[in-house]
Amino acid sequence: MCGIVGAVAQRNITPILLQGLKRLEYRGYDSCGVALHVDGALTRSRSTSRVADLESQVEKAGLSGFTGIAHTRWATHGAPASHNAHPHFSRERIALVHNGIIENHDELRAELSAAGYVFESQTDTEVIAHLVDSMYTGDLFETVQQAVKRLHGAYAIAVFCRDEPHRVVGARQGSPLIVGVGKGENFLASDAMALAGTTDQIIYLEEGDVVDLQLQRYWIVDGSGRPAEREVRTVHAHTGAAELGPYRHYMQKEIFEQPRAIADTLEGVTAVMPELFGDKAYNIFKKIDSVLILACGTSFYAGVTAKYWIEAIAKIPVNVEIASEYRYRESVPNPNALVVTISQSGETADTLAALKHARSQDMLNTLTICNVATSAMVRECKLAYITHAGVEVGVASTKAFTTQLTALFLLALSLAQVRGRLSEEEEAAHLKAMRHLPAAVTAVLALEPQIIAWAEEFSRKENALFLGRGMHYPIALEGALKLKEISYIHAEAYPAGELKHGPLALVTQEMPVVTVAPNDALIEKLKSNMQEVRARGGQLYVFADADSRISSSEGVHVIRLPEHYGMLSPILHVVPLQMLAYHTALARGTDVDKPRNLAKSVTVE
Ligand code: HGA
Repeated sequence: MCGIVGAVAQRNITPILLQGLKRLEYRGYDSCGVALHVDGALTRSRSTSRVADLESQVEKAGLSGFTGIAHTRWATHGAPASHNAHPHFSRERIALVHNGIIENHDELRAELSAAGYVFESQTDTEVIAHLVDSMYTGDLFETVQQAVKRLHGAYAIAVFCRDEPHRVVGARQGSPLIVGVGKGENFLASDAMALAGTTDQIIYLEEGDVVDLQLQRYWIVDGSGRPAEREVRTVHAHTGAAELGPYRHYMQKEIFEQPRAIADTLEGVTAVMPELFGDKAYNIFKKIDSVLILACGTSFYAGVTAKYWIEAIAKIPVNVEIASEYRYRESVPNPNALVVTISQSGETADTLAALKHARSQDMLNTLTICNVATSAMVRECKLAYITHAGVEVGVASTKAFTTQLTALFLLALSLAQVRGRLSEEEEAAHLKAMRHLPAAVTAVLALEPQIIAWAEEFSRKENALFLGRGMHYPIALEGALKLKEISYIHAEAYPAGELKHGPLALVTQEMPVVTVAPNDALIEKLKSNMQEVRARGGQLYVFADADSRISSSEGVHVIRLPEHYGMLSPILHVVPLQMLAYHTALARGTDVDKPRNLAKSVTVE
């Protein structure tokens, strides 16, 4: 989603701003822009195309400057159009970029319009620019501190003023913003990766912070205006995205990186122990009586899979909640629960807010499963397991999901161990199976040619059903989500036993029904559900295990996974579903890595 970069320096910062935006492109955006202080005036360039297009506009116009801000926008208020792209100006004096949503924008807009401000965009962001201008005292830092008090909602902002050429002010509440400390120059950005190669001295601003950046100094105050000391950390942010190599899309590359990503996530794990999750894990795991998992999207499905594992292995009751629902509903808080948040980026706005909501209700035993060690989520939880998926560029999550599952399985084992429910033999067997996962996933990836043949048929459909049972039900959900995200085919997933309670009405010859059919205790039940589909003419596409007795027949297409993998089977079974979605999207010619309307890091509510 939106990305912010800002700089105050004694050299031309245009390349730093544009490079920063390129590094933030992976978050997803629909327009972009840059504003610079040039010869005592504000100058800007905006584009509804890629950052590369903005770059050529900037080059053509010969734009350069020492102070400026830049932005990638994922529209929430107002269409993705040039006049809505940031930076927004007020009276040619204030330039501002924003990530987040201002909830009282209507009220402020009315007030500012009455005061004579003319709005050029439909965004909530322009309201902040005019608000800052209307309150401007001659000191931008002071003004922003006062102005943000009028905002309700979430924001990270970067702002500069025509009349104070060597100053950029930033503020955050509910959206990420970091400071990059340089020598005689200072920076702002949405994450450290945007500044890789420029500075590795990073400050993570806290909620409510306002920061004043000048050439030789920076100064931070907290939400109540008191000077705030914030740690400067050395962050070796990798520039991430890397080369596509032999792959056509990042999603395909990331699917094929899964054996490596899982191996990296397990690196150093020689035994099951709570300390894998942090020093305090043993004491926390010992005292909790339940688990509450909070997540969104694909991470939510990882959480649902974990519920099956934790309840079966550790015998601890687990609730899994969609973060955006949990944060607003009246739930019954349990201070003895372990609150587990799952987020690839660690910046997912809804999940962060759900975590805060849980903490505000005295639920202080917090753990996160996250792919970014420096993220807000990791900083705000007592315990953490960092997955080592590496940077995930494709909007449709793949390797982040399987590495989350890997970490969650370890969590199930660790909880079981602390409660005396894991014998040494069981521990050894599980660890052996986990170590074999990279090889097992590699074998599944070899199924790609067979899946391409199915994808051709799927590409001509507009609907699909996915079925699974038990711990493969969330895998069916994830398979359906992948297909709809990138191929735009309407797909729904059901626990197979639910078919007869409604969705069977949808089944005709036109309906492909993908069935996740591992050789587990539910296989015979699942076969009956498949018969129900066949009896109505539905076409079954079954992912079975090697030793399964399910075989191809009229209307029943079968691809066999190389081996049955017991409790870890969900990690294998999701891989062909990812490939099916990818190749179906490819056949339909969609923008696989940047599907319409979606963004990677969902940093707004
Ligand atoms: N609400 C602003 C910014 C949106 C945003 O943060 N997206 O990630 C807008 O619509 O321009």
